[in-house]
Amino acid sequence: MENISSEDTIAAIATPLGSGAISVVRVSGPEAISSVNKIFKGKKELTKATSHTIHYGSIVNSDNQNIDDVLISVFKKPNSYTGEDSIEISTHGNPLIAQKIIDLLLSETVRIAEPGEFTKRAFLNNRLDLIQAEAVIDIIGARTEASLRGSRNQLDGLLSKKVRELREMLVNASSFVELELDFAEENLEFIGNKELINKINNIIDEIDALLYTYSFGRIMRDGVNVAIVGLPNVGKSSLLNYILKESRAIVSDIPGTTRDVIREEVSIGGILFKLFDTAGIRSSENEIEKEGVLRSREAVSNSDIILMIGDVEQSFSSNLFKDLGELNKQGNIIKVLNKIDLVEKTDIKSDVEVSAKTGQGIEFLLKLLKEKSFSNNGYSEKSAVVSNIRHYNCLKGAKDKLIIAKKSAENNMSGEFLSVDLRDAENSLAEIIGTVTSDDILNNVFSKFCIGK
Ligand SMILES: Nc1nc2c(ncn2[C@@H]2O[C@H](COP(=O)(O)OP(=O)(O)OP(=O)(O)O)[C@@H](O)[C@H]2O)c(=O)[nH]1
Ligand SMILES: [Mg+2]
Repeated sequence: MENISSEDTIAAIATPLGSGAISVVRVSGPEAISSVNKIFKGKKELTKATSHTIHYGSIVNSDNQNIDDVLISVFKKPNSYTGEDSIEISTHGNPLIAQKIIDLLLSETVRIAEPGEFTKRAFLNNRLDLIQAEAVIDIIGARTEASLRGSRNQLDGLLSKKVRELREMLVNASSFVELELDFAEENLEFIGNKELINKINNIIDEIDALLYTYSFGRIMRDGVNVAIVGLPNVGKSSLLNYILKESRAIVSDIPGTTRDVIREEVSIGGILFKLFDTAGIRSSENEIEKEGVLRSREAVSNSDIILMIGDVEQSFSSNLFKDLGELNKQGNIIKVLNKIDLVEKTDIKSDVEVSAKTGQGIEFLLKLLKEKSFSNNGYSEKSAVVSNIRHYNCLKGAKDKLIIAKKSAENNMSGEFLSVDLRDAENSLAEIIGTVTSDDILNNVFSKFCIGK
């Protein structure tokens, strides 16, 4: 791949824009060291510094005014994050100082970095593959232990390694097909049809196993959407409040209290749950309530799990129950019977009996929630997991092509057909790691980064 990073030198503030102990300005590119050296006063010229050393001094403007005392880390290519000459300037933790330094630098041959450009350069200089670059965004964005561990594994190259293995298997299979094409005149056979089909089947199985991890991987990365729904007044908002341990939603004995969808996040056992408390579903003439009911239905169709709430007085509405099943095809419904504190015992059937008032049964409800989230997978921390929709789509694309190739082999079609589909499959896999990429893919990936990363 062309090394587009060799020309410009880029700079950005790498720390959040608030006051803190330190702020860090990052500079990378061929002029990184010399341009910082021009505004730096210390014991030693930075241009003479060896890689991986730290230098104390001050940043001065053109009038020789001291902007701040700083520590400067020097990294020389190729052993830096970006693979280029890089500098990190640690200043006192005021973003105004960092901004001032950026302004001074920009007057030199330095431009401001685009979002994710440091990591993009790391990718273009082969310091990371595309999966790992995406893992960097995920690490920064991770909000639970589980998603952090998942992205850590990804940055360590667990998924990259797996995809590379698949690609090698594929190259191996298609090399036989190519050989046969090369020697078509001699009519030589390098691999039996059966053996080729076997090889393709093996790869399809491996891809399937990876695709299978997505249901889990997505949950690790993005969390589980849970809609809390039911008739008015059964205690949906009370339940939300109890789980959050705060009085987030208004609770009252007037049916139709909640009109809007209330969204809150909570981490349970290291997994992120996004809870949606909704308006009680009933037919209403009130315009606001009608809109609320519409939004409830929308929350249901976007949810992974539905908490269908009933109470000991109104039970569950069986119509509503059928209706929700229609809206959410996965059918992950947990029937929760609330207000169990009001009765000695009940004949109403449910998956769990709770009281949002006393907390009875909530522990068990949370356990059910966790179990439902992971109902269909055999995940192990040490295996590669697909958590990114882009990776999922590429794998799916590779599989589709392999299925076509397999059919061609089964029907004894000419090797030319096979060869094209196998190559397309290979390209799909290469796209995941970033061996072949278009500018569109790259822009899309790196635009999700923050500035300075
Ligand atoms: N005794 C008892 N009362 C409860 C329980 N949960 C909720 N309530 C009461 O039931 C009433 C309705 O509670 P909400 O949480 O507002 O019910 P909701 O389902 O959100 O109602 P809408 O938003 O109107 O659809 C309030 O008076 C709550 O105090 C419970 O477990 N036990
Ligand atoms: Mg409510």
